[in-house]
Amino acid sequence: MSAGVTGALSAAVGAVLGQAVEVYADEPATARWLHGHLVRLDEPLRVAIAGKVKAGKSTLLNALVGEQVAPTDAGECTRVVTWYRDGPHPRITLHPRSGQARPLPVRRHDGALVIDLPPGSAEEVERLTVDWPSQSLRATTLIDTPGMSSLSAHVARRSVMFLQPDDDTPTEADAVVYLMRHLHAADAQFLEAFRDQGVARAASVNTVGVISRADEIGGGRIDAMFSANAVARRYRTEPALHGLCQNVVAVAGLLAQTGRTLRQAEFAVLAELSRVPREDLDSALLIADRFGVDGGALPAGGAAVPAAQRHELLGRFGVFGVRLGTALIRQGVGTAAGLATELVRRSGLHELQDVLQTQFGQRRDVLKARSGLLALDSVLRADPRPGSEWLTAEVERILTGAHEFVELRLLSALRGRAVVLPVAMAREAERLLGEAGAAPATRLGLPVAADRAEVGAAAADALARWQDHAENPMLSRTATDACRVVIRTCEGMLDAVSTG
Ligand SMILES: Nc1nc2c(ncn2[C@@H]2O[C@H](COP(=O)(O)OP(=O)(O)OP(=O)(O)O)[C@@H](O)[C@H]2O)c(=O)[nH]1
Ligand SMILES: [Mg+2]
Repeated sequence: MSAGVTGALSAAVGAVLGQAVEVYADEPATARWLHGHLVRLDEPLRVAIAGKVKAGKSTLLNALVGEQVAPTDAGECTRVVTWYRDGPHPRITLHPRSGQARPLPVRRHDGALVIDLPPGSAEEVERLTVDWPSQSLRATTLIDTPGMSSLSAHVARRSVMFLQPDDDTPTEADAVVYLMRHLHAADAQFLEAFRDQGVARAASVNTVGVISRADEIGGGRIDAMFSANAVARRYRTEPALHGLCQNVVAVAGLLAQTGRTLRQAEFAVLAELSRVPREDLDSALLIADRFGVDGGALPAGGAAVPAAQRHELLGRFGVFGVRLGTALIRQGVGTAAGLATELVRRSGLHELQDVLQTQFGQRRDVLKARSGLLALDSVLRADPRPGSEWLTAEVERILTGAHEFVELRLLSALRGRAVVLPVAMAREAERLLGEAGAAPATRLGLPVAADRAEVGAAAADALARWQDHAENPMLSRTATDACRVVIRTCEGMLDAVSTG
């Protein structure tokens, strides 16, 4: 919706939170917590990166930041929830479960930030915050989470009834990127795993799914990303996933991370390796463990690259990355910068960034307002008191009345098929409700550059069409209600064009 309407939502949520701080003033801990949520409305969006152990979460976070700030490792690595936010100087702060927060030393090794967690302290640490000067973190704070260790196969399916108070608990994150590897798992298992509830409980509207370590699909063959994208496309149209996440993209996080942090020396080593006959290099890489050892399966020509360097290279690029990198150099990519661009382009990172921008960035205020209301709602339920009833009523009024929430709920219900419309109508409704982006032109299926007159004309057309649908006696009551929501959306766009 227009900035004005969304601004009004933020203001309403800010006002009710502010009043709540006063109502709970005699309970300092609760008042502080609520005040924290009030302040949070103006802070960057918090996006958690969640998924099973070793799904590639920290690597993907580094790729998004463009620097190696999150430690990654083949063994279980991220032990505590770690926040990465933009700040003037690098700074690491440990927040214990009880007691004072304290700074940790900022140390770098080989280009990567090292976080020295005191031995044995993981249990006592509530979280770490890493302040890091970074353009990529300016609008979004990224939260790295420890891997969820096991799949709970019998977790009940999440209801699509977005924002039903019984169904949502407040989380620290406003939105979630959920990583899943797609190895030999049957599709059914993959879907089941997506329903898993973990650190950041998923609700379709604030969740984006990532098929991670996409380069490993098909054993790291050179067409791996092609296969991975096909898998992602299949899941995008999978009705069972619609109620669980907004979109699914395939990303080779390692390739993206290395592309964004590529060093000249690495380019030189790859260039050296690209002189090894392709079949020889390929067969050497087939046994990745031997590629990096002395006397390993690398024939003459690659001998100029010592085993230790080959080993390091494999850690930075993976089998697929070494194959792709050398192939690109053979095809004429002649500089480190050129190679870096090409690796990132092929990693799927840009597609993920686009999806994060449309699904989260453009909905920032609505997602923030949602987090604030969920938090307040949990306090009002746990600790009702004289004077809090009207706060409850106000929360209810905003949740049910604000058109942004009505839209998101309907979008969620359409995607989860809790509300069913004829296929073509459902598709248009989802688009108009902002599925592919909240900008009016996007909602109306126009080019982004469409001018005001075009937007106005298309909105008027859509309005007339949906008014007709709403009169259609063949539609069920729920379908007619859905039409009314879409009508309101079209009216909002028309208003914005005439007043904005
Ligand atoms: N081939 C390949 N390897 C990857 C990719 N992403 C991560 N890895 C490797 O997988 C291992 C785990 O990566 P992390 O980023 O530490 O995974 P994580 O999910 O943060 O792991 P935990 O924090 O321990 O749960 C490391 O050895 C990475 O190099 C990828 O896209 N492709
Ligand atoms: Mg990790």
